[in-house]
Amino acid sequence: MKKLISLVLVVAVIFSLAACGKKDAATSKGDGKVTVGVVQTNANESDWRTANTKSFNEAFEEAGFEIKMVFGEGDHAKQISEAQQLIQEEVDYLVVLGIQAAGWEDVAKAAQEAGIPFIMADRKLDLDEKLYTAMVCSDFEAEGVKAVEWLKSQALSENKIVVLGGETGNSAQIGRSKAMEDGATANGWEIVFNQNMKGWDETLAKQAVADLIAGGTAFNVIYAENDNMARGACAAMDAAGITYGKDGDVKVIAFDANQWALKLVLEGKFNLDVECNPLHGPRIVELINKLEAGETVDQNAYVTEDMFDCTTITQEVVDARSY
Ligand code: GYE
Repeated sequence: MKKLISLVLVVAVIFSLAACGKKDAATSKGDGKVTVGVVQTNANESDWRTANTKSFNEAFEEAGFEIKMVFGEGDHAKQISEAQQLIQEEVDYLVVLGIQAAGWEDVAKAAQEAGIPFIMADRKLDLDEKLYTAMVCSDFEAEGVKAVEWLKSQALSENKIVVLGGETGNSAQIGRSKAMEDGATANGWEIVFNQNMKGWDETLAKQAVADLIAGGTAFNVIYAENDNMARGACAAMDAAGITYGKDGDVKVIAFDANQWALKLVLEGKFNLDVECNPLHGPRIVELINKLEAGETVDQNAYVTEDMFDCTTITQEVVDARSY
């Protein structure tokens, strides 16, 4: 009888260790589902953001992850408090897309102390490499440099540039603005307007360009830090009878390369659209699956991105776009 009891005990210990091992490997809660906290910027920020949020939701559902997505809605402090709340809820992974690049150290340290891998997506944050597990972001300054090199290749007789910056203080706005500011200095170009819009939408951009036109500011280049703002600028130029695009007086440069924007490139309304790919969902799923399997991952991964010129784009390229 004693032998039977000890055998049962041994078997019980083996199963509990196995379960513990599975639980440790899969999730801290042992429900078998990986739970991912996603600290998103703003729900209705831009078409890019809509595609980005959709990508997370679809990819996580397909992967069987539970997603807990929160939105900062333009408020950095709100993002911070929501991130801290997700840590309290003991998510298995924390994915952050910062409205601001700075100010994330305390959250990253809290996640580290809680044993929760901190992952940056979309926008790199100002964090020491010791404070985050991985980053899947775009190199926004490199995107801007592509646009600057393209503009240089146009060899215009003059370059009077309107810079429509995105929401202030995130790596997307900082990188793209820096590229143009440095490019203008290096090439002797004149930036006649350089303001960050309060968001990334076309209404503010349209108003800013309309005000410039009404005030008599001469310009021949629009450098809009996303597609929506570029479309807003075009609406203002339409209203004033100013020609733009392939055969117009004003060159239009945009970022993101949403499919609707690439249709405008094909129509010759946007001269250039620099891709910024929002489909981070599958990339983060792949990263988390590797971490779950105990594999090593690249700490800093930049998304490979293209750019589209109205003189070379084709209908096939536009049709093939997935966002
Ligand atoms: O360019 C803009 C979005 O962070 C790269 O945010 C992203 C930017 C993108 O709202 O459309």
